[in-house]
Amino acid sequence: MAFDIDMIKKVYENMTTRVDQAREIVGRPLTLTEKILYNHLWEGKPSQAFSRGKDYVDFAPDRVACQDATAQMALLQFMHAGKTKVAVPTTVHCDHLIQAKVDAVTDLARAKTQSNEVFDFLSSVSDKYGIGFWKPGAGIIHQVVLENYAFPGGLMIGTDSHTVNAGGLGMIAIGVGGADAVDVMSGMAWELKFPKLIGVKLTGKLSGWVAPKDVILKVAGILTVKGGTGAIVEYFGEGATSMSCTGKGTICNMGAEIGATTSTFGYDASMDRYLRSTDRADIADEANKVAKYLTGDPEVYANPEQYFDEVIEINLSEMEPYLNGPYTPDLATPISKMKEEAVKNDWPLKIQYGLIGSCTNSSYEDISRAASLAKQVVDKKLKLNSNFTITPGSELVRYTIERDGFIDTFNQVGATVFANACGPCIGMWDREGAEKEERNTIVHSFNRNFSKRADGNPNTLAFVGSPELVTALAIAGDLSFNPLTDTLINEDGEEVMLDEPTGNELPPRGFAVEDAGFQAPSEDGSGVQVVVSPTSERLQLLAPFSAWDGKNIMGAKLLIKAFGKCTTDHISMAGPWLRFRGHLDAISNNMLIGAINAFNQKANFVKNQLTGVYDAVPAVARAYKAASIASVVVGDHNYGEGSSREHAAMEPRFLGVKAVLVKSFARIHETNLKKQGMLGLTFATESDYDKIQENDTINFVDLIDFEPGKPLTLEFVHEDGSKDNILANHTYNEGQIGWFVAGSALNLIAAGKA
Ligand code: MIC
Ligand code: SF4
Repeated sequence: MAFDIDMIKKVYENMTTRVDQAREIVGRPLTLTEKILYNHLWEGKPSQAFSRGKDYVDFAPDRVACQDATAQMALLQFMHAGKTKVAVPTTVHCDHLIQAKVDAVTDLARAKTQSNEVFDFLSSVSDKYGIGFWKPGAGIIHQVVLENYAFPGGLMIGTDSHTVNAGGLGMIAIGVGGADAVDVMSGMAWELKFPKLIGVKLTGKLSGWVAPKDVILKVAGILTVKGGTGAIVEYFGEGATSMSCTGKGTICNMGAEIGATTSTFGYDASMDRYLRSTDRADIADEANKVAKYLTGDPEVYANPEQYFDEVIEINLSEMEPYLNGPYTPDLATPISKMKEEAVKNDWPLKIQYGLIGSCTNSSYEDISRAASLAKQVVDKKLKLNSNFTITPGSELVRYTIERDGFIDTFNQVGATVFANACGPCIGMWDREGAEKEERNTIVHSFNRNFSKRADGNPNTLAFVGSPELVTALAIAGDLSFNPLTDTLINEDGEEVMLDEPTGNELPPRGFAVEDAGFQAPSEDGSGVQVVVSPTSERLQLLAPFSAWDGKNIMGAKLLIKAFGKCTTDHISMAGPWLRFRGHLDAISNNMLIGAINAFNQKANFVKNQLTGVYDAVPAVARAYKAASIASVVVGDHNYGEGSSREHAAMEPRFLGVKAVLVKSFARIHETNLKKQGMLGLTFATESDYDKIQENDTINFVDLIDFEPGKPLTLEFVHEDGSKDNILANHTYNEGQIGWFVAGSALNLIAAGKA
């Protein structure tokens, strides 16, 4: 039986009339994305057609999910909102704070001791405010959501960029910063610019070595890390319906890596099967009644060019496996070309680690297919030539794969099974020897491969592939190995080939679990005490940011001109810093320490203009703050790519940065900046980036006239006294300017004015 089935029934009840109405208003057949969005308007019934990529629209999401690393800040903010209960079903998942080192049992026990203060805090806040709590060990947020909460046609938001994973079950699921989640949890509307639509038509059928992961790796190669910005990607066609529901989840998951707002698939038999096997036949029955509303209109899929802003067609039958990387998830190389590319680029061929699992790829299908390869190691007298690890996505999957013998198979070949948690995917991997910073290669089935992401070593080259390919490569231990064509030498000196992977979409004997790790909240949480110790190193109650003084900002200093890729991992690193996610002052000491200073190509080494001395970015920011001088950050394209972590916006806000001026932003980060009362601006003329000098002082000469649609003028005064007036665009609407004026969006909620 599903959670919140009444809410789901309500969504379907409204859907038929609202979608019919929307079709009439828009005046043409609708995509699935439009159906879901028009059925979730804050105003209820649709009354106008929205312009894609232009109109800001208020939506009413059905649910919210938060993970431990972002939930701390989200809930600390929610506690200021003055509510007694969350307004929509909400869950918290403990997954990011569990470090992978030894094995599941040891690591989980250690995490519970190390982070008990945070887990207790999250558990008690959840209990108090009516939030479902998934304990450490229960699994990774997106896998748990897919198994329990996602439903076709729903709209949800989550404080994690890979919330989009739920698109695999036909949802519109969107990653947001904590402040957005607080709006919805407080019963307010959630605002999003009506997205553009990218249609991906999948023809043919997957077979052999090719997996759903390869589809998104290929799409990432086509669209690049910013190609999906502002757009929702809708997949359709025979290739889509012939794929498993969890495979669709993988594709949607990595939609975050192309910057897409989210991705989704129309309801089909694979989703019906998945719902039933995860004990939600009630949802499947309801969904089947409104099935045609849960997918795009037939006219749309017959002539996609007329309905989508961009259409990509991929024939699955002609695909080959991909490996993407290093350092960026869009550097896509088909496996047949890997050898050539690796040699050309001098990538170390020896693979040190193969890591499978994570929120992206730990379905029963993934694990069973990977296990079919591991089994061949024994059967064909081979051995693993790399270290090999598995991080299951949930206790449901872990328990089931253990029952079905796969964990034994992995153990037999010497693999390590880590806890059901993020672990190595987010730098929570205590990898032996990483501190030596040796240049080395790893392959994994996760989604991101930015510098330092897995093990903190900037010289680890990480390549992303399907679990099947990662397993084959771990067996070979060689990046240039192509399992489709190459042989391996076994113990008897014979040449053998790996057979194609095989597996089951769903467990033939059904899923099973003893304790899934869920804790329901109290009916009446008013008596629950939430305690935050004033001396805590991990948690700190928030003080409101101060309101704008109504004056032009004058005499601000350039803090850093960041060069090249500047992801949220560069702005607010995860790994060892995850422990400070609930303590704004402490975590601010990681602000921009990974960003490369354009003037000296070094990380965390910027000039303090007051002393002329070079120092760490947070130290220089604190020096300006102490002298009551505002500061400005300048950046390149797709600034803030990656995570939803609002720390990347709150830290600069806390340390006195007033504006971030870049060539372009990643969507979630831009919103996070706005929510925290910062100025997120883009160069009207990109090449003006080159005019910015190390000793610049910045005057915002027309900030007092800040209004929607009107660029701001920033006067950059150089050291020699010369000046450049730089025009900065912005996307603030009236309400968002209100957040800037109030000091943050939360200040408005707290004042009851939102
Ligand atoms: C990630 O994959 O980068 C994370 C860690 O899950 C983040 C969330 C976070 O930083 O806490 C995300 O994707 O939003
Ligand atoms: Fe966790 Fe990695 Fe998934 Fe982010 S991408 S939720 S860190 S497993």
